[in-house]
Amino acid sequence: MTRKLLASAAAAAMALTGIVVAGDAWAASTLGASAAQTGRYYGAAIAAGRLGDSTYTRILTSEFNSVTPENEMKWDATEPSRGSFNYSGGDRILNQGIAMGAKVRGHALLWHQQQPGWAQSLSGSTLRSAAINHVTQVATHYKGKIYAWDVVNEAFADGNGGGRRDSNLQRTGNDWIEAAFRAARAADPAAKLCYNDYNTDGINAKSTGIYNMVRDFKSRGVPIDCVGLQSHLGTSIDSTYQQNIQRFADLGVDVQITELDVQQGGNQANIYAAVTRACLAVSRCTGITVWGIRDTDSWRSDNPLLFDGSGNKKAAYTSVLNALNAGGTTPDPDPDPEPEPGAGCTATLTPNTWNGGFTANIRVTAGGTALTGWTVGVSLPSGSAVTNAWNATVSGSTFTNVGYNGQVPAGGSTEFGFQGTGTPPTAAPACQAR
Ligand code: G2I
Repeated sequence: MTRKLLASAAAAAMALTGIVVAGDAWAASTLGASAAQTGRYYGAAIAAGRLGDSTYTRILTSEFNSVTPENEMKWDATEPSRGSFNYSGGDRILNQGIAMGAKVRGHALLWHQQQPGWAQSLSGSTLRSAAINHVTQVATHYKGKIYAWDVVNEAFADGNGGGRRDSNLQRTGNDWIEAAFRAARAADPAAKLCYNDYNTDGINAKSTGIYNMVRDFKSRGVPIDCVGLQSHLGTSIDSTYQQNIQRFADLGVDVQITELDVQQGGNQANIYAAVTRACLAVSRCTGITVWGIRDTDSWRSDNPLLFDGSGNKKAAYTSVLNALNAGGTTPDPDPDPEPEPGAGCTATLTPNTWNGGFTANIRVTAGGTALTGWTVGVSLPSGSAVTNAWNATVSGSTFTNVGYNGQVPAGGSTEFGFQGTGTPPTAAPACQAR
């Protein structure tokens, strides 16, 4: 039974006995605990330099169950000179997160801003290899400790019909983003790998450009697990906000609200509540991060956060807490289970028998990972034999893909067939990814 049902059953019972209860007796009283009721996190971007401020740290440790370094894991901070890495600030954030039992989001491996001077002056293949080395080194340093990495940040342009932003990284070739994601996966297979951007909070040309990239990555087996919607908002929220989250989720990636802040003086409390409800409505929206704790900690000057400069809870705080306590869909903790080793595909056989012989059609279906090749073994009844095959090469009773049908997207399928003498196999064929 859900918490809400329990609560209303209890409220009904108390009403019968004349006891009046205000609100939901089971409501959690902090942002992190109320988000956790639906399996989500509620996080904050934090700065290592503020951890000595007791008001800041009190709010951080009591309210949040995820942290993101506001600047400490960026390229300029972690690799100030080429090949020489400095993890002091990043490690302080990581250790703070670990001490709190919080998730740690890594931000950000590659971005056109906050590059060290030495990288800004590189181009072409030299920059490409320096960038990929950066991804590999930093993701390796934090291997196993990061819940989700913003692998690439803000690579799409504003007002360019959904195209890429020009940058030194983009000029190394359009495939720089997938190269970064592959390097990050190789370095830290446990971290969720996100693409993160702003002005992508509703359905628009920019978010559609990203949507198309994610769809392409999924179809070609480029590793990507999540999309970050920064959500730096003004005085309104796009009417397609939830729909936009849902369309990314429908591609098979998680969505995270990664840098939320909302201008004060407009409709701040309502907009915060609307963002919360939209995330809760989509099961693959796994958490929300606000970009700072108190208004005075923000990069913005329009008081966009949940706590005022003295650390008091604002109306926006209460509206978020209430929205979280109202409940929502529950994320599947393992929406993309890795296939068992060697079991990256399955195969089914449909026989067509005639007197003295048969043909068999075999459908090969990829598991959660795209195939780059496959083999299918069948076990033939004694006295039967394969005479020829199509859309596959055959050796004995083992079939291998040909050039044009080895690539099968995750969840996709392809077919081949063969002809034989005797009677067709009765056991299910065995499929192996190559
Ligand atoms: O610009 C807001 C955010 C947009 N999305 C990506 C985020 O990474 C970005 O965060 C901001 C930080 O909140 C700022 O704190 O990124 C800025 C850098 O582009 C950060 O500002 C920098 C200042 O530019 C530096 O001068 C300063 O040394 O913060 C540094 C550390 O305080």
